[in-house]
Amino acid sequence: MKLYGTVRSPYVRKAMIAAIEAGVDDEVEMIAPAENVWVGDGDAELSAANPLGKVPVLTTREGFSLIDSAVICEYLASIAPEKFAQPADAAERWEMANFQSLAQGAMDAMVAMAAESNIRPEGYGWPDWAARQRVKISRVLERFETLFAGSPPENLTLGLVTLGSALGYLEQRLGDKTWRANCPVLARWFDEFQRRPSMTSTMPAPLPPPDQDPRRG
Ligand SMILES: N[C@@H](CCC(=O)N[C@@H](CS)C(=O)NCC(=O)O)C(=O)O
Repeated sequence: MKLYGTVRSPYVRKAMIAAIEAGVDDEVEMIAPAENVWVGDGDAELSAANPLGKVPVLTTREGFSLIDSAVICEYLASIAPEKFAQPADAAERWEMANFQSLAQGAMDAMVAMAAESNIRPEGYGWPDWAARQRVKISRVLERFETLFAGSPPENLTLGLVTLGSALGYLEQRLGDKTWRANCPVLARWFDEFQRRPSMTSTMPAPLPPPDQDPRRG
């Protein structure tokens, strides 16, 4: 299988974490885009595989291409369903799906914040927009704090994989650990989750200085 992107993207990292948790990472070759992924059409191979020009893209075992990290994770989990919680109850399954959407939405807001400070040309930034994204992130994390208050879920789900990758991006890429003060239960869960080999082995390298870094994102 081929996975386009690098673990600097929280979406790609999430897909790679899912591959490791599914036990199929040795089948996955990561392919870094040749150009700046924020201008996705700069990479011909990537834009042929995904007209949206976004990573991740997965070429599956069967040889077809999948786009969007949620779909890619579903595919990877379908190879090893026993590794991920599958509630029999329909209501619980929808709750689980909603959990994943919330974590993914927080990730989207984080990437939008990073774009504000790193992608937009000088003078084109909109600090209020970034602040609005930060409010969304806080609200989602507080929702998870409430959901975890009894006890964090014990069994692995794609929602937790998404949340782990999102929190990693918030702390490493945006350098923001302030959320921990309001969300101590979530912070403890994350500290524990970060110790999983799927997290330690996908930790992105520290960012190079901005002037030496064509691939912000
Ligand atoms: N919903 C997509 C989002 C993927 C995404 O936005 N990836 C970013 C990298 S962090 C990207 O490739 N951006 C390039 C662009 O928007 O042109 C997913 O979950 O995979």
